[in-house]
Amino acid sequence: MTNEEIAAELGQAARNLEPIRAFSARDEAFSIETAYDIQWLLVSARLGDGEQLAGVKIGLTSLAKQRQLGLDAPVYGWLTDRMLKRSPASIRLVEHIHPRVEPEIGFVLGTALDKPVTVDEVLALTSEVFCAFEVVDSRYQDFKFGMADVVADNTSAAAVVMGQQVSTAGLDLAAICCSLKVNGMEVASATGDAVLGHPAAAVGWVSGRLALVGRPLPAGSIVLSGGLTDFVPLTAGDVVEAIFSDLGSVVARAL
Ligand code: OOG
Ligand code: MG
Repeated sequence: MTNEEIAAELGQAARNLEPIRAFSARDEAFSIETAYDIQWLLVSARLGDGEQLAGVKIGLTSLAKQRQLGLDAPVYGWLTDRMLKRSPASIRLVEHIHPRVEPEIGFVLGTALDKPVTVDEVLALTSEVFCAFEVVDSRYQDFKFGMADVVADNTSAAAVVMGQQVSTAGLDLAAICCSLKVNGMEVASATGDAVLGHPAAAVGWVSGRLALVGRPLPAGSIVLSGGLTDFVPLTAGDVVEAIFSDLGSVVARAL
């Protein structure tokens, strides 16, 4: 299959809400490099439809997420303005295939991210941070995919529910605690260091990747650092809440 054919099949799966078979199961040689080219084709199509780039999301940055999906290295995908919602938000299940939510720490860039940067430099160029739910909705059947598959699928990105933005002054992002509750019951908890030892390390990682492909992020972009805990599937009527020390909380209701 050509890159264009793979992108078209993924785009159609997302539009029709019909999950497809992983491409790695059809072609063993399907590579991560090719997958990032396909991802950009898909994102370009969205931009052609009038969406605006809002930033990037980084995934597979915590052991919880890596174990859950059986994959072992970070990946990134693109966020557009149409994916962003404010907390508290409703997630309409009929608009998704099999959505799951995961709590994350997000960054707002005060200046452009246009070169590889260290953790300290990430913190210096961050204007604010926020807690969030990422809604992931794999376009593959049963959420089963390899590394290249998930990259081609824009790393399952579907939506982001954003909490209040807060200043980073005096915050230790590695020590922030997150409690994930479904219908009032805690189902998981983690601290910020679950993400590569420090959430800013994920931003540092992606800065190197974006520099390699020559796609800088302008000031004001957002960067999601990756799920802190396992994701949870959504069933109609569920109220999911993530409560963070220092960052407030984020709420999503499944309709
Ligand atoms: C893949 C994307 C991983 C994260 O935060 O780890 C991700 C998926 O969960 O389907 O977004
Ligand atoms: Mg995520």
